[in-house]
Amino acid sequence: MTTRRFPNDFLWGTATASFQVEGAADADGRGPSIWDTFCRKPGAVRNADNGDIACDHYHRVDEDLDLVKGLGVGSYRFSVAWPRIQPTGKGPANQPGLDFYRRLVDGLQARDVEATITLYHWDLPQALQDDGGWVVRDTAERFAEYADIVARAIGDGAARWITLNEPWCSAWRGYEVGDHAPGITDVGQAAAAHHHLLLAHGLATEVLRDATPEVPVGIALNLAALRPGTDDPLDVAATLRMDGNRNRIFLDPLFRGEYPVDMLEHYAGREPGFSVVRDGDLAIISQPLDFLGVNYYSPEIIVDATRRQAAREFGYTVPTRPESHDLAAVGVLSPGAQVTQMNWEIDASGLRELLGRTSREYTDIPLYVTENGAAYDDYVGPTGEVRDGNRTEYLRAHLGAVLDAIEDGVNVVGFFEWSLLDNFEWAFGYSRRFGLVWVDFPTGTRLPKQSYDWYAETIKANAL
Ligand code: IFM
Repeated sequence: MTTRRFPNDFLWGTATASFQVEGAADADGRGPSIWDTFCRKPGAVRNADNGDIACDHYHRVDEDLDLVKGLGVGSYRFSVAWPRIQPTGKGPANQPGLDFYRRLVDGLQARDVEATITLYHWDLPQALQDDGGWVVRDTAERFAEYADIVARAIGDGAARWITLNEPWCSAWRGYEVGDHAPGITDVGQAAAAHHHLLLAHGLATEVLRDATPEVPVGIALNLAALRPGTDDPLDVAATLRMDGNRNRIFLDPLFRGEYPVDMLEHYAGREPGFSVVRDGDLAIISQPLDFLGVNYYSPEIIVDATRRQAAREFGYTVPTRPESHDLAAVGVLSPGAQVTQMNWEIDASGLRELLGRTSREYTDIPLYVTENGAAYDDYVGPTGEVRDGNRTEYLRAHLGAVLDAIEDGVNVVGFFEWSLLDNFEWAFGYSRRFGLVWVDFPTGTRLPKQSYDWYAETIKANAL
């Protein structure tokens, strides 16, 4: 096999998010977040799991930073928990919360690892949700204040800022599908939340540039590599609707300063919906970014909702997972698809496709793969090891797709593996393991899996 090298300055990383790993839910003045509330809603999260302890990263941060260092990555991507900084989402900073992140960025600096800091990875302070959450404009303005506090407190330790992680999940899963916090099922609210999240991104970008002018700013989107299940016009049209909601409804405002007309038409009359857009908002949202983060796990194969049976006849598996009913589009699995523990189809070509399309149609700014990885049903074997060759193969294929994209001329400059640790996988609780490091949840003990060693060797070689 020939060796394929990455560019010399390619940035290697690994990632986590506050609610998924920190635990210490009541420590040092942290306020409740919408996910603390959602976890307590009967039936919302598998096994009624919650984030009270999670990986106890809050208390084990030095041990975890040693694991980061052991990988040889250039950067660690983590998120700041807004409710640790402002327990009710507004007002003065909670100093012990800032102290934790100071310790984190100093710990990274001491280990010569850059901090890639996400400001929002879904843990909205519950008090802001009580006032309307992302459906109201005020939340976007509060977010800018919070960004300013964080930037002034730890900005000297930041190598890059990511304003929001996967705002699609916050808006559409949180307010339309309802399988994520705050668990609302209302399309009009989802559309308004969508706009206010993008506005929050824009307002925070201004604030971050002012507080830390030298630190690059970007956003991480879970764009979708979509394919129609068949060439039936209904499936093609359903895929176009999904493309509107998953891709163009973000990329058009961010890079062209406008919402796609088909999506504005689709959501017209859903209140409050896009009627919340005010003059000047799109200029704030579309100010130039320094980089774009793309999170990718799986391609999505789409059929029209009326064609479930037809899809079965074509050999597709039609999962029974929550869908956007409003778009009348259903994600299916290809005949014989290989899947991860999430039941997500494995096909790395979607990553190459997505990076290529983003760069061809929207922007030539640097792209980072800000998340990619796989959940598998790992276990500690009789030799005391976690042999996760499936994860290694998944990563190898997707890193190959990154190299393909680079060879295609796409400006991909880094890759953050998701995730450093097994952690709280949202509505799946602790039942899905994405980590390079096994976490024994009852004791908190960490055990690097074989994929950890493989990733470290790949980084060291800077090659596949
Ligand atoms: O664990 C999540 C992460 O929080 C956001 N992106 C997808 C991951 C896997 O589902």
